[in-house]
Amino acid sequence: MKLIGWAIVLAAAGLTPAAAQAPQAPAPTTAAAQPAVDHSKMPGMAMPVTPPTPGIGVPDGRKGIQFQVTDIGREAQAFHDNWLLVLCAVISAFVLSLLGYAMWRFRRGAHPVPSRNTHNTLLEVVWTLVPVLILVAIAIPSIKLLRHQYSPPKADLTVKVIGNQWYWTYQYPDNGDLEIVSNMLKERGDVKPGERFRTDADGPPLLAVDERMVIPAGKVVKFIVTSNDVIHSFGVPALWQKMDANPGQLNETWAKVDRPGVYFGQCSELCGARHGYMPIAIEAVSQAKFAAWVASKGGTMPGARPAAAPDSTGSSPVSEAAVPAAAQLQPNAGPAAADAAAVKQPALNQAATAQN
Ligand SMILES: [Cu+2]
Repeated sequence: MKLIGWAIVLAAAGLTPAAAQAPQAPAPTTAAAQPAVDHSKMPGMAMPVTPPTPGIGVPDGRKGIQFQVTDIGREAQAFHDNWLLVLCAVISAFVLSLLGYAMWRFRRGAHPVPSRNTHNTLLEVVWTLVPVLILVAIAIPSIKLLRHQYSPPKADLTVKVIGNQWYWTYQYPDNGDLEIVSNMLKERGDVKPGERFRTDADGPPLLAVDERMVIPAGKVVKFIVTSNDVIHSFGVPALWQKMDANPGQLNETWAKVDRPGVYFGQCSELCGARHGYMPIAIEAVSQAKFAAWVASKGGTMPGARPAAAPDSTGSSPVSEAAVPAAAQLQPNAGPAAADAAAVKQPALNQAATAQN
């Protein structure tokens, strides 16, 4: 009982181990902190890098849930902040005051002969019913949130997310089976001359990657999550996403990001020695920019080819954007480096598996 009392006191004071955790990563520094780097001159770079917005999509030391960029995320955040936290605080304060009252009221000095009561029917009914009602009050919005989360609308785009020891592969089956390999960017001092290194535009240390997953903002994106080796977990806090990547199993999740931006996450399942070095970076862009990015990587937009034919009439904004973008960006030879990486990485991966 004493132990429970202390646990409640600590919880009320916000001193539980979970609450006392240090911030995950330092606040992102401004772009001025490092000398400007021309990304277009770096190997494998076809497009300029969009820097993350401070405080959005990146951990910045603040407590609480990251700024949410999906409807589901905002619903979950409101449930957590406006309901669960309030309920926890009220229950903690109530139990703490009850404890204080009992310690004062029934102290030996004021109450030398202890009470011999063992039953009180009314009290027993109340302390059984009240917790049941509290659980029901939590379960109703919780199940509603789960229903929203697991009722995906029709997907506009599918991305297959594959965890590998220790990097991510993203496949775009709707875009000509485009595949990109995403590795963490090393710091300037850790790379050989001529190799690409992390800059502030790429994102914070340990989160910035060489190839971001690019998705269109405002569209429903279905993520099919799996793994090539061990269990990983695809976790992106700003998108309210965390889905296990299990070998031999396809898990499905989805997100509709409503604002363009860069959102970082990490593998959230202990997956081996370099588990801490396989970050996730998702860049949500306009539909036109997405089409341009797909073209720059050698992929195709659904319907882009018919639109390019001279006799076609009606075409969607997607295909209109994709065709000129393809014409502009393909000579950059950006995809070549990405393709080389895509070929090389699985071989490295096999070597790593063999060693283990
Ligand atoms: Cu992992």
